[in-house]
Amino acid sequence: PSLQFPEQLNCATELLDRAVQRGWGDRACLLAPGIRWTYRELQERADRIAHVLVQDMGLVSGNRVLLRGANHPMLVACWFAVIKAGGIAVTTMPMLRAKELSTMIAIAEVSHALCDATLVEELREAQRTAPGLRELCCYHDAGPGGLEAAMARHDVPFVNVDTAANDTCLLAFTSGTTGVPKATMHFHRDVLAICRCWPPHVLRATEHDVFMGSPPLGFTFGLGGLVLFPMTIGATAVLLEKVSPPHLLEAIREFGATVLFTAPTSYRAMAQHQELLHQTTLRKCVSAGEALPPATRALWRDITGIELIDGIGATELLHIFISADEATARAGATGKAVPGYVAQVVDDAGQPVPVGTVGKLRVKGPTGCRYLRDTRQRSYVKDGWNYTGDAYFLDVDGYFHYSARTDDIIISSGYNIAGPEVENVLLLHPAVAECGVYGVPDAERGQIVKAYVVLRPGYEGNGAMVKALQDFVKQSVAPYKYPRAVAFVAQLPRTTTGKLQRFRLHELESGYAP
Ligand code: 3UK
Repeated sequence: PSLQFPEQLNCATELLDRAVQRGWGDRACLLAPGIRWTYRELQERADRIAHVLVQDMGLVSGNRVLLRGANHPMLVACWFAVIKAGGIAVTTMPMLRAKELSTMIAIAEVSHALCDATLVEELREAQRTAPGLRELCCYHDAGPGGLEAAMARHDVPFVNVDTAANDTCLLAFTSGTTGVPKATMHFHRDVLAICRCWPPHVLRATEHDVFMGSPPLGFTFGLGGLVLFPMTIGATAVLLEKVSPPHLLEAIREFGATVLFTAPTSYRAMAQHQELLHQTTLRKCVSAGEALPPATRALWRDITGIELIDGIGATELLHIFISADEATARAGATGKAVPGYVAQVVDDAGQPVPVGTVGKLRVKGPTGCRYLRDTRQRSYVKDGWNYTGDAYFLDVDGYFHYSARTDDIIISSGYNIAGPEVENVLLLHPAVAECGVYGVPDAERGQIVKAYVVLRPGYEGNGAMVKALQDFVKQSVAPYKYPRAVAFVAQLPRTTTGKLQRFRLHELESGYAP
């Protein structure tokens, strides 16, 4: 891909204004229940909001603007407005509470915020302990102080700030499991670079496609898949506030979605509704956020005839850097480095390991990790390589196979065991709907493998089931990997981005409130 960019560059100009200039103005850009905005309508709204930011809220370039709301066309208009005005968009997840928001406001030095009125309570509370946030305006607010009223007073086009390609335009927080959240900085050119790597080489969608999915726009998986990538090609995206599997399925049919972005757990849940799935117009389905078990790939293929496009991405790298399209997909493998990126599996000394040996994944490409004032930068980036924290191995054909998060490798009686490998086996058992495998402390073995299992309806979690699952694992992989402990649970702790929170699995039975 061509990854050369001029020195001066504003990604909002390239993605939004350029789309209208190219003659896509009247095409459907963003849909939502009851809403249909063309590219021109999105541009007009973004321009009005940019005027509000600059003229009414005193924004100057470099100011950080927190964006808070469920996926909705207005949130996208706000995102573009901030970037047009030379500001830095600080995207957040809607479910965050005041305490988390105030930490983020402090870390990112947020001065302005645009917020969905229905979610403003927590932000106002955060503001009390984070006074750096001076200017707050709400959309979906019919009152005189709301964003809509302010927008109505500005009706001339906005002249975008002439930013440098290497100016930061986005601060995205990692979905950090523990500890202080990390903000990752991304430049205007990074936003355009990801649009030139994975989408044209792996996804290969067309202007006729209708994109849809569950990831929030505060998660870069969602920002790319539901906004940046469809807009690069003049396609349409549907933004949904409710994205639980039944809602998603319903919306896929209602809007005629053709390209879907969601996590493995959501594919498994949707697969329980075979009849509904048979009536969809889906043609491309992307899985990311956590490893795709071979059982899930097969299940989805059997029901829909569609081979899932798996891809590993990271907030630090902005989007997907290892993936495989439908034709080259291989069960159990994530794929190969996306054009533009280089990936390796190395040992602790940074030497590539032999085929089949598990090592650390490291990646290089047009995007990369820049933590905002955080000492953890040193451990993520070394010698220009990004160490994602994932353990991988390569097969003879150069495919990358996910093993586990490096921190999550279970060490039991001296054996290294990757929890996801055991999960992959358990998911092949007809009784298992969801499962998480984790190492729990054990006096004799150091750690033992423990499986937390959600059973499908009609199965009972008793001693016989424990034995059956243990035998099932022993038959498929080296017996030392079998779960010595099995707990049956109603559901697993997951982030709203679909990631299993392994560190919280043990809380399920220690009596902690989940
Ligand atoms: C894990 C995967 C195996 C992996 C993301 C697509 O997930 C995204 O970003 P996060 O910062 O997490 C990054 C970590 O998640 N992971 C993600 N996808 C896969 N593991 N197979 C996969 N397909 O541990 C990685 O280091 O939340 C995903 C696009 C943008 C993203 N930000």
